[in-house]
Amino acid sequence: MARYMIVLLLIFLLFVCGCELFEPDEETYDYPTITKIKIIKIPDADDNGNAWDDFSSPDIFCQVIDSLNNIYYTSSTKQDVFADDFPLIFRPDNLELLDKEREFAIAVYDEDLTSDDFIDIVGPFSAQIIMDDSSNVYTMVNYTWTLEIAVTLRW
Ligand SMILES: [Ca+2]
Repeated sequence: MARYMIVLLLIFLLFVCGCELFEPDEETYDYPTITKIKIIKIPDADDNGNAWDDFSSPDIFCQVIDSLNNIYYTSSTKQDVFADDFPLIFRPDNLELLDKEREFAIAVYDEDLTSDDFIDIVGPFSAQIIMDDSSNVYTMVNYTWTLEIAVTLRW
């Protein structure tokens, strides 16, 4: 039985390590696809100078939206984020941008128990803007340079 468990454990470890080695950014896609969102920095405090959370560090998630506020992606939440935790990396699963001209933006929030705090937004960007660029990474900042996000697109 112990040997059986060890074999199962080895298979599990191989699977986990294999997933780590697998680099999804190297795939090609039928449509421009956001494969990675990297939040490089957020403002230290809200517009009133208050911390995002009273009793802990902010719990951060992001959304990809368009100009009509349609939501295309909501990330998981990174709990209790400290300065050392940046950059935060989110890997959307198959976030294809079927309309290359449509303008998107990325909004960042601090998740709260009652209503989430809106932190800030960057954009607009379109898949075409990134595809016209020489690289597949597009870095955006808000107007006060306190929010910085890099979007990786594959196609
Ligand atoms: Ca808060």
